[in-house]
Amino acid sequence: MEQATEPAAGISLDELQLAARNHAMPLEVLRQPLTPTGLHYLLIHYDIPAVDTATWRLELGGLVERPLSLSLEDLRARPAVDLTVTMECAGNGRARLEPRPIAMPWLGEAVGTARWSGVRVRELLDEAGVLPDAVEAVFSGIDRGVEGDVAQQYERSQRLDEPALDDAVLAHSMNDAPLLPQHGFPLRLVVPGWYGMTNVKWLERITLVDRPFDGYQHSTGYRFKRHEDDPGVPVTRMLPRALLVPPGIPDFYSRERILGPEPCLLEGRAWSGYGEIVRVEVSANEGTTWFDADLEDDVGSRWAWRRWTAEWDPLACGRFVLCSRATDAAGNVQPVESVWNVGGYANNAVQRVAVTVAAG
Ligand SMILES: Nc1nc2c(c(=O)[nH]1)N[C@H]1C(S)=C(S)[C@@H](COP(=O)(O)O)O[C@H]1N2
Ligand SMILES: [Mo]
Repeated sequence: MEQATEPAAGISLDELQLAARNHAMPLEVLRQPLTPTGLHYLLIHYDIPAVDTATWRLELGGLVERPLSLSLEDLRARPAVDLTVTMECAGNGRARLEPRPIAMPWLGEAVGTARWSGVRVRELLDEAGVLPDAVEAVFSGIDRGVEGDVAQQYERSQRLDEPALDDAVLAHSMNDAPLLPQHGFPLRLVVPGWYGMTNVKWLERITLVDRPFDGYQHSTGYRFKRHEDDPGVPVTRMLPRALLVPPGIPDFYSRERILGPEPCLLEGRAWSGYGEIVRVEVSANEGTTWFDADLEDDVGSRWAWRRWTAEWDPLACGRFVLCSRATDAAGNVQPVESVWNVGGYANNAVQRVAVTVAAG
C-alpha cells in the first residue's frame, strides 16, 4: 500500500493535491470551544458525491427483523439528539514521520470539534430488530474510488458490542445547520472517541452482518503495521493529544513566532478517545522540563476537548521551543518522539512551536 519517502525528497505534487483539497484547522481557532464549521478539518478519500435528496434514502438491512428505508424528511422529523465531539484524522501527524508514509501529509492540525445532531444509531437498530446472529453493522457511503488498486465505495463497520455505539449518532446537522457537502450531506455517522475514518459520510446503507467485516478500510487501511508484510492491528480510538495556540505573531513563510519578553498566557486544548484528559504539561525547552497547565471545561461534553492555560514568563530574549503534553484518565501520555508505522497513523508526539522572544 503506502510507500514511504525520506523528508529530504520533499512533498510531491500528488501529496500537495491531497493537502489542497483536505484542509486542517488553523491553530488560532483552538481559542473557541466549537470549531466554526468552515474551519473544521476535512478528509475526503475520493470525490464529494452529488446527492439528490428527492431520491436519497437510508436503507437499514441485513440481519434484522424489519428492514428500514428512511428519507431525509423521515429522519429530520424525529426528535434530534446532540453530540458534541472532537474528531481527529488517524493520519494526523503523518508528515512528521521519517521516512514519511505517502498519503495525506498532515502536520498535526487535522482536528475539529462540532455539535452533531440527528438520530441515535441504537434507536434505528432497535426499531429494525437486530437478529441474534449479527455481530457488526457495516456503514456504506455513496462515494466511490480506487485505493490500493481496489475499486470500492467507502465503508467501515462497528462491532455491536462497542460501548461508543450507544452514543453514536446518524447526524443530519452540524452546528445547528444541515451538513455541508464536504462533511457528508445528507447524513453521516458520528462515533465519539474514535479516529475520523469511523465517521462514514454520505451514508446510504447500514447492513447487519454475522462476521467481522473485511472491506479495504479494515483489512488494508487503518491498521498499525510495523512493516509491509505485518498484518497489523486495527486503528481505533484517538490517543491523547494537546495542541497550543502559537503565541505572538507569525513569520509569513516559516510561521515561526515572534513575541515580546513580557509574561504571556499560553492556551490550547487537549483530547483523548480513551477517557478524560487529567493533565496537560507545558515545556519551554523542547521537553527537557515540564510544568502543569490549568484545565477547564468550557465545552461540557465528555467526548470533546478540554481547554488548558499556562502562564509563561520567558525571562530572557532568544529562541524557545514550546511543547504541550496531555495525559488521559487511562494513563496514556503523549510521547516526545514519534513512533513510526507503515500507514503513518496516530502520531501523537508532542507539538513543537518555535518562538523568538525579542525586545521592542
Ligand atoms: N464516505 C466517506 N466517509 C468518510 C471519509 C470518506 O472519504 N468517505 N473520510 C473519513 C476520514 S478518513 C475522516 S478523518 C473523516 C473526516 O471528516 P470531516 O471531513 O467531516 O472532518 O471522515 C471519514 N468519513
Ligand atoms: Mo482520516
